[in-house]
Amino acid sequence: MTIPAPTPADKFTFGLWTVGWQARDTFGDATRAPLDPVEAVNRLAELGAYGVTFHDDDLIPPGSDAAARDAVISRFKAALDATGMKVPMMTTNTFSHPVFKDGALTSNDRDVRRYGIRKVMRNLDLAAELGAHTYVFWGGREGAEVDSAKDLAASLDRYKEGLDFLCSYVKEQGYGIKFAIEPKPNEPRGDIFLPTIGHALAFINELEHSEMVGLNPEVGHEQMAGLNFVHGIAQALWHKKLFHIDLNGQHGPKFDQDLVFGHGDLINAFFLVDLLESSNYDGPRHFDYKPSRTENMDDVWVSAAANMRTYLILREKARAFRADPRVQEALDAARVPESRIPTLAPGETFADLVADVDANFNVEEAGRRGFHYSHLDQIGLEHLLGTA
Ligand code: GLT
Ligand code: MN
Ligand code: MN
Repeated sequence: MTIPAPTPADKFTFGLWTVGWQARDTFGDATRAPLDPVEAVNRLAELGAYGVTFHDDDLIPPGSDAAARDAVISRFKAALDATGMKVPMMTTNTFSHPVFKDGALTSNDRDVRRYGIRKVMRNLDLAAELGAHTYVFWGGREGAEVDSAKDLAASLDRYKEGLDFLCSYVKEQGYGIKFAIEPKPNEPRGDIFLPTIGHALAFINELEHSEMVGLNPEVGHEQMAGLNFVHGIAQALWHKKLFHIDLNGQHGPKFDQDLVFGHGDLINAFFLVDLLESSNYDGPRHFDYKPSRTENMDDVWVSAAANMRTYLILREKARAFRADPRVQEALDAARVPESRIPTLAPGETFADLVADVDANFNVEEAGRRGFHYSHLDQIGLEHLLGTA
């Protein structure tokens, strides 16, 4: 099987905070030197990426005056122009500074909430200037450790108020930007608000401009909660709310590992690529991973390339899986096509259904029918292993 090299047409993107992570963790100091964002753009472009994404503070050192800010932005734009790299998504750092220790949009401290909104507004202006069309909200600090510390309904009111206000700002400015909420169950807070895809989808329904708010689900975040990421993405697609996606790897419910894509639950990654590639999602395939703390800078680029190559391998394998006649037979045997037939016939009444079931359905016989899923599962596995 030949695996093509990544090209910008594949729409692979990386956060500046991913390859630029200095590997400082709760227990240890940085193991890598700071990475110049321009170097990140150049190296990722050479590797075949489509673009980069970033938080305000990833590019502009906090505390920069207007002149310093402008200089950083022009130098960065020059690198984008020279390489053709895009910035399809941007986001705000509302989690590093001590001021955000109790959250930004939901902090109990009203002054902090107002500052949080101000910080997002400023970076939205830059996002519009750089042509980003998606703006992510990862509310890592929006949460609590102590249940009595929050009026939880008020916190959700404040979350909604902040997002409603920011949506209005985008509309009033005429920016063609949509928001994408990124759920996460915990870390850094003990419990984070909007912990899963499902919670976030329900919350979005309550927003004033719900049409411009969708999701940016991350593989590892759902898996930290023990959930099936493929099912989560399928439901986000069903609601037409998959606005962006964070790809990475995770080994089950434990701390947020942010491994290279596929370097965790590989079978789920395989069926994720299968789903994405057969869906109408045409947005970036965004890698939000952290190169391990053990890696030197040279190996950061090895890991960046690994994300893209793994995706492309899985894409080829998913195509081969779907094209295999044995898979089609196994899907038929498993009655997957039958799941697409509406349960009721057109115009069927309650009485029609009762009459038909009572006259024709043999419950004992139906109870004996098997679904042959083991065979289907094994063919998928053998495609993945290269032994199909
Ligand atoms: C942070 C987090 C990620 C989010 C980023 C966007 S920041 O690194 O762990 O999952 O996507 O704010
Ligand atoms: Mn993560
Ligand atoms: Mn993420």
